[in-house]
Amino acid sequence: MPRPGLQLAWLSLLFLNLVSGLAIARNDSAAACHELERIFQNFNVLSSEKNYTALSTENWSQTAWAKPSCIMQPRRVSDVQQVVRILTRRNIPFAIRSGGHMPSPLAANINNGVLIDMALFNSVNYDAANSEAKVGAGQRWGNVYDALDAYNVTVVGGRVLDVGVGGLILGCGLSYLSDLHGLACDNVVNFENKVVLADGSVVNANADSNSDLWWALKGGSNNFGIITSFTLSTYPIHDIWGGTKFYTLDQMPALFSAMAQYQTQSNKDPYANLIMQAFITDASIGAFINMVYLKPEVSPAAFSPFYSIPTVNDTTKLQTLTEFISGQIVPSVPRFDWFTTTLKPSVSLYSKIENVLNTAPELRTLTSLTAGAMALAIQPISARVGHVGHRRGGNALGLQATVQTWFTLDVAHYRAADDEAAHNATRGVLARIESETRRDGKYLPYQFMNDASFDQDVIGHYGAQNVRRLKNVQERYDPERVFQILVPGGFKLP
Ligand SMILES: Cc1cc2nc3c(=O)[nH]c(=O)nc-3n(C[C@H](O)[C@H](O)[C@H](O)COP(=O)(O)OP(=O)(O)OC[C@H]3O[C@@H](n4cnc5c(N)ncnc54)[C@H](O)[C@@H]3O)c2cc1C
Ligand SMILES: *[C@@H]1O[C@H](CO)[C@@H](O)[C@H](O)[C@H]1NC(C)=O
Ligand SMILES: *[C@@H]1O[C@H](CO)[C@@H](O)[C@H](O)[C@H]1NC(C)=O
Ligand SMILES: *[C@@H]1O[C@H](CO)[C@@H](O)[C@H](O)[C@H]1NC(C)=O
Ligand SMILES: *[C@@H]1O[C@H](CO)[C@@H](O)[C@H](O)[C@H]1NC(C)=O
Ligand SMILES: *[C@@H]1O[C@H](CO)[C@@H](O)[C@H](O)[C@H]1NC(C)=O
Ligand SMILES: CC(=O)N[C@H]1CO[C@H](CO)[C@@H](O)[C@@H]1O
Repeated sequence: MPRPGLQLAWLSLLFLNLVSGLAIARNDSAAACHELERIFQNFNVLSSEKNYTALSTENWSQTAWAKPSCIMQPRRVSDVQQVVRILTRRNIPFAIRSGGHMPSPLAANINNGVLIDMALFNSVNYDAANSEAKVGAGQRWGNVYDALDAYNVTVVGGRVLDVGVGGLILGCGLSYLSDLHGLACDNVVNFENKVVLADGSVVNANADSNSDLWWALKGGSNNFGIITSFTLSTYPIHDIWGGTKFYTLDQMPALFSAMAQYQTQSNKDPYANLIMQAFITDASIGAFINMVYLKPEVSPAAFSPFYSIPTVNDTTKLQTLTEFISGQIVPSVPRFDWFTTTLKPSVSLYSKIENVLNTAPELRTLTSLTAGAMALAIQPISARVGHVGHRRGGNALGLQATVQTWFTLDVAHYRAADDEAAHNATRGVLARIESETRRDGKYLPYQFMNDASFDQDVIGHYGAQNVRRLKNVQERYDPERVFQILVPGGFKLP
């Protein structure tokens, strides 16, 4: 991806540092960085080397770039313990990053503070006897799948290979396997011996040991500690049928109607999974559905509502799951913002949403931005996802076990100067959709963290009871609220 805005962004960040009142904090964190450099002589503490530039501007969306005082790349759990103790003692703000794919500004990056980059926690170890894999938090899903493919097994993980393991699981993670086996977080057997708490101690979090923390981490993101690795359930996988079907935008009414039928069929087949994306402001891309059946069966009945809609291209075929995921299309626009809402699907609601997307005045604002474009994503979730989560020990999401759509609006654009306009306009379109949804009695309060914009109150939407329970867990494991106060980025407890 080209990074033309880089130098300009750096200059303006330096300028901001000089004029803001944060000079004192920068001075303190510089001192903490010197201490880290002294202690971790043999490890990576980057404040001036050339890799610093690459890492501070990693990664996916330029909206997530920042200028930390230094970047610490721990190699061992004891490094993480030590760095957390130093930062807590000195009261230095810090950020935690695994794969750097969350587009929210400063969710996994920081100005005037220390960035802890987990990239070197990249192990993948398969334990055939227990059908489990231990995966480092800083690993990326593509490498995880490659390693497990050798054994014909897989895990419930990301739908794009380059996304990080840590952030995706801690936001609960939606996978092509989720209708069958639940969310990524529901498949964490153990946050094993590797949750580094604010006082630098390490604990186990699983069904038997610190089970309240195990529950809280399933949706609790960076609010409780730093997770260095996850033990995940594995599942046999062989050939699958899948690919992408491409459509022109004038098929949207037919696609929405087929989608509602697909989602509400009785006993929806859990081996069938899909995501539909539609570039409603860009007819040259149109709409497409990534469709997968987790068995080697061509054109299974579960997708029959779609088969009569004419495609402009169709790449579905028998292949491995990893090959299918490698074919995902990821647009290369430098800046992203996206919003989430949850609804119960129906033909009539989808048609009202389609109408909003054809008429909302905010769309004119978006298309007037440099390279401004909006896409919607329909992510079908079956009732089974809630049931499986419950059966596997529960999570913090407050999800209803009912057929639902995790609906996303993604906006992409080119210039930092357009961030606010893009954000406001997209928020406006979302508000229109939510008001149609409420009017139809189809609104569900859940917000999916991994698709949320920075100012959506994700954890607040888990429900009052779950928020209380999360605060009790915080009281027990982080009474000084270090991860709430010193880790300001990302989705926090309300
Ligand atoms: C192209 C693309 C495709 C995507 N596809 C999917 C998908 O299929 N399914 C899905 O569910 N989501 C998907 N997402 C969303 C993605 O899951 C989130 O952006 C997620 O946060 C990325 O994980 P990461 O490790 O790369 O995140 P980061 O940006 O590194 O971190 C995200 C948040 O988690 C916290 N965090 C990260 N690691 C740790 C840790 N070890 N300990 C404590 N806190 C930590 C960070 O502090 C930060 O607040 C996708 C995103 C992109 C850009
Ligand atoms: C803070 O900055 C001043 C001058 O910029 C420097 O002399 C001092 O050593 C710094 N303090 C620390 C703790 O780094
Ligand atoms: C810098 O990056 C290169 C390539 O990614 C790597 O080989 C090298 O070890 C890194 N150096 C440091 C100090 O991290
Ligand atoms: C994986 O599956 C393929 C095809 O189904 C088979 O040829 C191969 O032997 C299997 N590998 C292992 C390690 O089981
Ligand atoms: C259709 O998909 C095939 C397979 O990926 C690709 O080779 C071809 O170029 C595509 N055709 C069009 C018109 O996009
Ligand atoms: C965005 O919305 C905020 C709050 O509603 C408003 O103060 C601001 O002026 C808006 N900015 C733009 C660029 O539209
Ligand atoms: C889009 C982008 O810049 N992706 C990069 C994120 O970082 C990883 C690891 O450094 C690269 O491999 C990606 O190309």
